[in-house]
Amino acid sequence: MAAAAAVGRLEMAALAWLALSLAVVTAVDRSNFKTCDQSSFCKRQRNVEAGSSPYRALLESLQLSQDSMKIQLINEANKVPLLLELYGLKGNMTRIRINELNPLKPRYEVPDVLVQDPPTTRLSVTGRDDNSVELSLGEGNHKLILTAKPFRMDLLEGRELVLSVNSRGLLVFEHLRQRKDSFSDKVSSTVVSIWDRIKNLFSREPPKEPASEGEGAAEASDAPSSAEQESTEKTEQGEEAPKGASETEEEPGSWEETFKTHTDSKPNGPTSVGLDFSFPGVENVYGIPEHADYLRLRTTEGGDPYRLYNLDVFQYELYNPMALYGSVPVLLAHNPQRTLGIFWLNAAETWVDVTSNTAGKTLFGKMLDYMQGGGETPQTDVRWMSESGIIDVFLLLGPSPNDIFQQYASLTGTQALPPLFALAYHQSRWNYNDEEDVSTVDNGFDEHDIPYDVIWLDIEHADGKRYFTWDPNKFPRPREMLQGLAAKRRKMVSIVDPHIKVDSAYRIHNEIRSRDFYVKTKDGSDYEGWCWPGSAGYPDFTNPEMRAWWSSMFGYDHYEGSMENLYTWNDMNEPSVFNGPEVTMHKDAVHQGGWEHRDIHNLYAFYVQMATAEGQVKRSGGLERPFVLTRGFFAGSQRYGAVWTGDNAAEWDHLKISIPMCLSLALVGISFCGADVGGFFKNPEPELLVRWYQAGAYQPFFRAHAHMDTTRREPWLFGEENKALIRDAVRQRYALLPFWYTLFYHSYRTGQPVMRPLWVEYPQDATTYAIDDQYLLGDALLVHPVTAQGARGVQVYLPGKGEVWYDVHTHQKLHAPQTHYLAVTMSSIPVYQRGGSIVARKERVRRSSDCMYNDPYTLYVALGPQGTAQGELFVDDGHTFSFETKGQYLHRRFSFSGNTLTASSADPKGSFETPAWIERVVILGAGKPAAVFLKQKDVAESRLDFTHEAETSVLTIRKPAVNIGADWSISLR
Ligand code: MIG
Repeated sequence: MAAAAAVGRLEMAALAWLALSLAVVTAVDRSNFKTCDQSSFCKRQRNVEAGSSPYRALLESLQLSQDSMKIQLINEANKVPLLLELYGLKGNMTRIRINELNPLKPRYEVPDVLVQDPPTTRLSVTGRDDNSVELSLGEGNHKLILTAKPFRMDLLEGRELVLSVNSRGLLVFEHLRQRKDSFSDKVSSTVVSIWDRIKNLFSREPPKEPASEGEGAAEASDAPSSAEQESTEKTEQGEEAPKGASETEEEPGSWEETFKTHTDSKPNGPTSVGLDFSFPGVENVYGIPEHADYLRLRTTEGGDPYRLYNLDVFQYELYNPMALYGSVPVLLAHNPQRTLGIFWLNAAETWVDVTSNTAGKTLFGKMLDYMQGGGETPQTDVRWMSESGIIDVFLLLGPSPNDIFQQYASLTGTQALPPLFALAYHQSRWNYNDEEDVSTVDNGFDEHDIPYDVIWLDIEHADGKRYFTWDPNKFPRPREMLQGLAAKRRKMVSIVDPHIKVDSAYRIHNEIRSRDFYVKTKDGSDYEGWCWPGSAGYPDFTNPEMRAWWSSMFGYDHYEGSMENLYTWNDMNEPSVFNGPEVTMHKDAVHQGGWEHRDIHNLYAFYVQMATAEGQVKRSGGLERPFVLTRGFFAGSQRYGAVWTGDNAAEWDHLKISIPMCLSLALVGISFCGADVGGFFKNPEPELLVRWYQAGAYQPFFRAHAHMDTTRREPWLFGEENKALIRDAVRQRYALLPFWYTLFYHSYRTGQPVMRPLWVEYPQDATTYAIDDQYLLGDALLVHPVTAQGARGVQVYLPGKGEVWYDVHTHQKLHAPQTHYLAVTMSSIPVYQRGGSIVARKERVRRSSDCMYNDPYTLYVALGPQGTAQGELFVDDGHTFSFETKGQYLHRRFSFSGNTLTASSADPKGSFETPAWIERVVILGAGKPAAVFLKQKDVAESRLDFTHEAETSVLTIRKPAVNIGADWSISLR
């Protein structure tokens, strides 16, 4: 009884939540989350139907400067003027910003996501008539035609129309306004109208907010006043139309919105923005993660739009457009000729409608018919709708998929290069209970001869869910535990969530409170929500001072018991608030600078991970690369670490969908992605667990994880046979670590994804466009994991006209393109190496990646149809920034042609000493040579041993024994 009483109120609540979570419910409770219809702005916007835009561009207001074009837009219905700014950006991009010319107060503009002010190109006006202006965008032969009435913009490459903006007339901009229907609002609206009169009397300059920080607001005042004047004069209503006369004003939900038991106070009223884009000739669109859906986006007609609103969705359902934990507002459009991208830089709740093939029916279709001489042309239209902020959109003009990746990376940065261990295998569950449990599991891997690098501690490790602390009974000696792991050259990750227990005996809480770093309620008190620790505050991660403080908490002196081999997991950072609307923070909560949570919502997780990663860097004096896993994310999160797909389930469909989910992320910059191996909820049958390990071994972030109430599932608990299968999958991963690491380096340098949909490498092959049960790693390996129960075979599509592929296990050579039926057994992991590629492996698999650090390499040279092949290898210390700051790395190139394999430097800026050497070269698709010779500079040519298998045409050259950093050549004679 005493024990029961000791279970506090808070724990009881947590238990209740847990009990709920374990109830018969097998899928998401959809009623917890809004449909478009229940999100008033989405409903309002969707009620605006395609047709003639009420907006007109005021051509006489056009201003052209060195690098931008500014023009006013006026909504003919309410006369509220907008300012449109257009920039041609270097690297074949165009940026369009639309804000109110004269907002009552600044509107939110997303900071910190762009890595720089994107460099601009010179714009020029190349044509003009009564109703349009033609601009040249400076690069890539692109022109933009702006039509004044109805307002639209058409982007052409040469004479070909590639993209239109507002062609369906769905530009919506709910201007800030005073509320009309309350006494105080009446007073303030009178003030506004008096102010308007004064303004008209004088210069018609828009009033400036004294505290205005927004760039847009500041620039708005530069806009010509004549256009605004014209707009008011031309109104039929005689008097200038009072702001707020728009039709949306009285609609329910505009000034207050209730969902379930929560009321959103909406002090600013309706503030949403929206715009449509049309892609003529495009049938394939991708991106806008995170959704549990196919890789290729589907049309949203008749259903809900894809939603982007970071949410902790309990037991999410598959194949629907509901929002999940993270959001990247980037969409790719692809056809055989080109790839285009749209980056909609807005962090508020966003919905995206995708409609397709209306050619010949819409105005746009007619125009297209006219321009291209008739005939049905496929077309995809997308429509973006966000609850607040401004319209700030980047049009990425490609034209190749790689151009898109580069363009997007130039805006938001590339994937951080992970420390090598982070690419190895991670063992997690909720929870490893205590130090003894940790050491038993750790030893288990050695006993069963399965490599692993990292063991994870979930929320139970902390003292009462007080992050940065350890449960004194279960983890009394964290440093000893960490040292034990370090001795085996392994690491640990502990969870640090952003909900902070409100507890005056908790130092972290006290410091945040005393520094006034918590998010506030609309009334100015500290916002409190219910989460794992009970009542919790949420640090305001949008505040740079708060982030700096948070970072300092990872210092070894602050995070007691931590060590160099302890890394971090940020969960629940959507943020998750158990008792909040849609299990997240109230939209009218207030952040630094007075911004509403509504404005910044999708950025919260981005900032949490940023501050955490910076903390790890800081604790090492700036030397060590961080590793932070996050559940929530936004555009740019690739700069701070890894993401995973949250609480999936031990079901075959969840295994299957891990591929498109990670591919969608990869397309929008986030390469370091994985799903809980085994499935989080429920207990996987052994077959599913094995198949999941096999698939996970070939996905970027490879971690097994499980819910607290699942039965234990360390790899050795399912019998010898399954253990051996899991061991084999994990060992395949470890052997390929040099390849993974090189791919990540490449991604870090270029922005190219690590895991790629087939169409990225075969953009003209329409067969690839919807494939999401197989994918490429770099351009060298094609992976088609078995994701079906009881599978006896898989149909593998091998792309590339005239190309060849080699089964990496049997070395069988296959000609492409073809759909190849591969019979599978439980040990099959279908993987193919592209003829023409060279892949480095380390085949002496050991306890952890660190133990293999100096091990020798085997090069797999897969000859292409021309008898040639190329490949690269990146090597550095595996954990510091020295590769960046001191040029301490090797970037090697291997190239095979004319029966000679040559090793040279791919980048003379790097140099690095390593004892690692090459122990074997395996050439796939080779004939039998009479002799094989090794040549190194200043060393006499020497003969090498080899074996040749005639049946498979595999030539194995033994012990070249050259250092991996050396230049050499091996010739077959
Ligand atoms: O509300 O920390 O997605 O991986 O084990 C659940 C406990 C909170 C959700 C994460 C999951 C983690 C769990 N967390």
